[in-house]
Amino acid sequence: MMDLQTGEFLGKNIGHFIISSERVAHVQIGNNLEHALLVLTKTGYTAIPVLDPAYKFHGLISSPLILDAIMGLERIEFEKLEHLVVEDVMNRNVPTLIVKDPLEKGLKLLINHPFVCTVDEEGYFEGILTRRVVLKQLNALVHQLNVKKTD
Ligand code: 2BA
Repeated sequence: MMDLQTGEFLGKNIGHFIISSERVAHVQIGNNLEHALLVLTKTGYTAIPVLDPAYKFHGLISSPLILDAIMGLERIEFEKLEHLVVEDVMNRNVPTLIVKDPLEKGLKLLINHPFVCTVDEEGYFEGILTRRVVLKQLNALVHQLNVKKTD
């Protein structure tokens, strides 16, 4: 059984907890905003990773960023969706993790980010660490602690 106090849980590699790349919805830097909005809407996610054709990680695209990019002074300029590409509006300023990082580092980042992308040493996308997965594991640990206390 893992222990919170010994640091066994927080010291575990991020790699144990990530959702692997093949199960993560993403768009490519050259896709137009219409395609990105379609993927975001169909998957139901607010934000997803942006990759290049070689699977290198470049940033995140989200519905608010897309809406902001097509917001005109008097109306929403939907025709821009077809002409602007993801690369023009994505957020490049996001933290990343590598699979060997300890969970403790991921936990700190998840305070301000709903998920964090994981890359290898060369920047190739490996997967994502989400709040849901980490909270689920923490919840199981807290439950075990409570059971031990009442034994
Ligand atoms: P959001 O899309 O804002 O989703 C917030 C939370 O809502 C998710 O938390 C999850 O609990 C739930 N949720 C939203 N859409 C869902 C769906 N289609 N199926 C199941 N649950 C859904 P987390 O699971 O902790 O995810 C945090 C963020 O990570 C998500 O924020 C999303 O931006 C991203 N994400 C999670 N899984 C992803 C995946 N497979 N592909 C791409 N992005 C993913």
